[in-house]
Formats: sequence, C-alpha cells, structure tokens
Amino acid sequence: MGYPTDLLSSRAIIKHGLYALITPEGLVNNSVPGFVNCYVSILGSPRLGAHFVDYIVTMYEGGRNLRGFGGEEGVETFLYVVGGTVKVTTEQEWILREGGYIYCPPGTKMLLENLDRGESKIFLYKRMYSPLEGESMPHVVAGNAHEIEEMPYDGMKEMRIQDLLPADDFAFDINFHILTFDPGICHPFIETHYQEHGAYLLSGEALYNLDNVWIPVKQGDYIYMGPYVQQACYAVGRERLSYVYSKDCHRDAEL
Ligand code: UGY
Ligand code: MN
Repeated sequence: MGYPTDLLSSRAIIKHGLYALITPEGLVNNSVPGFVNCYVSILGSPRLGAHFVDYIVTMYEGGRNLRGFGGEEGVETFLYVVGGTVKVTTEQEWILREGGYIYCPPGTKMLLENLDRGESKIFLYKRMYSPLEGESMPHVVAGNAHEIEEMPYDGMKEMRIQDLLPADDFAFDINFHILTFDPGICHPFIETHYQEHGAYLLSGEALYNLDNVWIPVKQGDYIYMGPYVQQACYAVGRERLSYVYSKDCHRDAEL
C-alpha cells in the first residue's frame, strides 16, 4: 500500500519562524502520552517558531485520552471539534459535537473520549498562560460556534468574525476566532501585526498571502503565521471559506 502512484510532491511550505502551510497529506502520527487509538499530528510548535502547540487529532472508535490533556501548572488549553462527537471531562462533563469547543485555564485537565461509532476530529492547542497583575485567573469556557453571533468584519457583511472566548475579559491572554468569507471576498488590507496565529481551515479555498507570497490553500490545511508576517486572503471557489484561529490578546508587548 505504501507504493506511490506518481512522483512525490507536496503543497506544504515551511519557513521557520515566519510562516508555514501544513497540508493533510504530509501529516504523520505522533505517539503522544495519553492518546490511545488516535492519530495525533503536531502542527505549529516552538520547533517551528510558535509560542504554542497546535495538534490535529483523529480519534478512532474508542479513541481517548484519559491521562488528560493539559492541566500542568501554567498551561492553558483549547479544543475545537472539527467533526464527530467528543466527551470532554473537567470537573464537569461536556458533550461536544461539530463546532463545539472548550477552553481550560492552567491547572484544569481535559479527559477526552470519542463518542462516535466512526471517527471524530479535534483541533487542540496549548500554551503557557501569561498572568496579569491584579487580574483574576481565566475560567473554563465551553460552547458551540454555531450558537455564537457572527459579526461583520470591519463593516463588511460578507466577511464575518466570531469570538469564541470573552473578548473583553483581561483574565484571558488568548482568544479563538472563526473568520468566514463569502466567495470572492477578501481581507480589507494585508495585516502586519505583533500577534501570531495558528489557523485550521474548516471549509472552502483561498489564495492566502503569507510574507507577500500568494499561496493556494483549502479545507483541511493548517497555517502558522508568525509575528509581523504579512497576511490576508481572497476567498476563491464556490464554497464559503472559514477558519478557526488563535490570537494572543490583552497583554502588552514583552521587552
Ligand atoms: O484577527 C486577525 O488578526 C485576522 N484578521 N488575521 C488573519 O485572518 N490572518
Ligand atoms: Mn491576523
């Protein structure tokens, strides 16, 4: 089965510290402690230049992590259900279906179980939390993107944003957003900013500008955007483009 049917090729592009496009065909399975009957691929990580770790995990029937994801001192985590149904246990039990998500602050572990007969797919994130003097610690947030209001982006109703975590609570040093573009719509300008992103494409296709190079991307791709790297896209094709991504927030630049 391993014999290729054509010349080997890849759409992936890796520019350490700058940006990366990681496509599904090149993903390998990593044996990460705790994950059982799962295909775990590490995406953005400090080895790429990111200050976080992103994973895409396919949980097969009976797939689980009962040792727990996160929970270490100072580590915050996030989970988004790309497909299927997953039970997440913290102090509480959460049944998350497609679009479901949960954020856990430092010290809160998530135990994971695939409840589907088939596969479930989850996008995972972890990072060191940065406390803010005088602020309380963040709390667990769970919800479903399908129930979160879509807001016009920069006054454009064909490009919309959803905030998955509280946008005005300074206890949180990170937010996750979903951007949705109708076909043909683009960002208002090419961004250059301090924050970094890890983005997982949920649907559609785009021509994405990364470091001023236009790159075709599509559903299932992962993009790491490092600090300051030029970034923007045109949604192309017939489907809506949407991606879920992390963006650090509520903290001053570090010296
Ligand atoms: O929120 C953002 O910085 C977002 N507009 N970036 C992006 O889509 N690459
Ligand atoms: Mn951005």
